[in-house]
Amino acid sequence: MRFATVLAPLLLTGLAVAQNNSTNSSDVVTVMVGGTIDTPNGGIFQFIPNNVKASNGTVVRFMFTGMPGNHSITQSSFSAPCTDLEGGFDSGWVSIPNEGVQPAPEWNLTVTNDQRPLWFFCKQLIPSPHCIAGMVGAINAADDGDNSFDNYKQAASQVSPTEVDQTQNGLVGQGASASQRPSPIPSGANLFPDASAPAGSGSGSGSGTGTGTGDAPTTTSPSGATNILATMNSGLIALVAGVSVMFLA
Ligand SMILES: *[C@@H]1O[C@H](CO)[C@@H](O)[C@H](O)[C@H]1NC(C)=O
Ligand SMILES: *[C@@H]1O[C@H](CO)[C@@H](O)[C@H](O)[C@H]1NC(C)=O
Ligand SMILES: *[C@@H]1O[C@H](CO)[C@@H](O)[C@H](O)[C@H]1NC(C)=O
Ligand SMILES: *[C@@H]1O[C@H](CO)[C@@H](O)[C@H](O)[C@H]1NC(C)=O
Ligand SMILES: *[C@@H]1O[C@H](CO)[C@@H](O)[C@H](O)[C@H]1NC(C)=O
Ligand SMILES: *[C@@H]1O[C@H](CO)[C@@H](O)[C@H](O)[C@H]1NC(C)=O
Ligand SMILES: [Cu+2]
Repeated sequence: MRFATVLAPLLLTGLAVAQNNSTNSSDVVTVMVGGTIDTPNGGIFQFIPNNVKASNGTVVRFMFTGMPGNHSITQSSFSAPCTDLEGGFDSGWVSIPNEGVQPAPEWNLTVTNDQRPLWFFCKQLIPSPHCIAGMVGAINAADDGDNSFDNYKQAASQVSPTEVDQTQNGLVGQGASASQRPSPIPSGANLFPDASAPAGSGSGSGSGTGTGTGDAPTTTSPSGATNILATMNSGLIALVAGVSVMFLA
């Protein structure tokens, strides 16, 4: 069972390095980008963990382990949770096929100002806006008060689908920056815009047109997150079986 052999090492690696709150810049905080259909608390559409702390100089290591997946890490603001923050960081999209890839692509974001909260979302609209579905995260959010992570996530769930932003921002954000685009991109995975696009060109149509009908895509592409709904319909049994094998192994 292919799911079992691919998934088990990824999950075990993620758990082994779990370090969600760091006050020591030698630590690495690992965030998994996307889940699988049967991951608790949001399935495919989530960052795990989604609320972390990281001091100046700490690397937040985003790993694109969700499968299928086609996700981004895009900085926003508390008040506009699904809209790119001007001058904010942006990984761009990385697509992962149903069966995953190894090694997982990753994106290292280094915190440069731990005195402000950093809010981010996934800007993918297919099959429905991930941000609204709960694919949001925070670094150094206050534990309570109005600007808590829970309030941010709640606000994201209220955003109109036409407002989820598609602008492509750069590697250097406000309060955190990356030095390169996600890598490696093994065969089967894809980076959008592709690696030849200049980082931080700031282009992008912003014309999101999600239908929200939930119809399975009719594309001829055999893989990738365009098939998330098809996977939900036809691949659920395979996924559940794969995970069962993993836990029995
Ligand atoms: C930070 O972590 C490094 C590596 O684990 C360790 O050597 C160092 O003592 C730690 N610094 C502090 C202030 O705890
Ligand atoms: C870190 O986050 C993961 C995923 O949310 C969670 O399972 C784990 O318990 C967290 N670790 C700590 C030490 O809180
Ligand atoms: C991300 O940072 C970790 C920890 O420093 C490092 O092991 C890894 O190679 C880095 N990944 C990339 C793609 O730079
Ligand atoms: C982290 O860096 C920012 C920007 O330079 C600075 O304002 C802040 O005081 C630093 N944080 C700590 C705990 O020194
Ligand atoms: C880590 O930080 C999160 C977000 O602030 C908080 O909810 C959680 O309790 C912290 N976990 C630990 C082990 O300190
Ligand atoms: C991933 O998403 C990007 C941006 O929406 C899109 O251009 C691309 O076609 C998608 N790729 C796959 C394999 O779904
Ligand atoms: Cu996403």
